[in-house]
Amino acid sequence: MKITVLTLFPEFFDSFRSTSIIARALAKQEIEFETVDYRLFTKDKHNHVDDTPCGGGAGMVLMVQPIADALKSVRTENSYVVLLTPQGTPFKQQMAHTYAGYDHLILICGHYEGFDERIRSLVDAEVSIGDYVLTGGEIGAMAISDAVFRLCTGVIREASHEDDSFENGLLEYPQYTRPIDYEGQQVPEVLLSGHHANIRKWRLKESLRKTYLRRPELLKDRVFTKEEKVLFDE
Ligand code: 6GU
Repeated sequence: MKITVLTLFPEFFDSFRSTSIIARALAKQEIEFETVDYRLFTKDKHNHVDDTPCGGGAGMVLMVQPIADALKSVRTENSYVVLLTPQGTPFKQQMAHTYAGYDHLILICGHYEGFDERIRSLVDAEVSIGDYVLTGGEIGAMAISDAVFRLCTGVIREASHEDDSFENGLLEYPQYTRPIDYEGQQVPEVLLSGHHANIRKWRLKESLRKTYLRRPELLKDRVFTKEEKVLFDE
């Protein structure tokens, strides 16, 4: 799985590619990550990527040509092209799974006040990472790359995914490690019991409780199993 990010700020991604789990997976060649600076594709001598809006008004607008040419230089028939914008479809865990199945994902980061509308006709999808406005798409591209890469084989242990928040439509259950008593706060006894069935039940119940308290909208359309219904009603 390869991700290419088109950006005016490739250095934004330096710590992403050189740190922790992503750095290790890149070194093992489990995944590939590249950035392409679309300023290198400008045709005017001052390397401008933006211009004043047609019809007037404040701010600058990203030009279509540098992005179109940068895209042409990296796109293949196996590429899926996503434009990062606050107007896009909200990014969800299910989309991370879909993207992790692709050979090549291209993420285009906008910047400045906006971009030429014709850029939209070059892409397969527009995606947002939440209802707030960022100065550019870079943080979104990094968030999506991280969420997608961690689902790729060999990046993290397979079983680590299954209990993730959102994977089963619920928030993750509480986790503990030593010490058993930290300044009077105890690890729940069931987790020390070695009784696997009871531990599984406790975790499911705590997941349901946490989801109900913090994100009740996630439960709105949920089809509860019999066991979940019993635990939820308790
Ligand atoms: Cl992907 N880009 C920008 N500029 N702002 C955002 C966003 C993306 N997602 C939420 N806000």
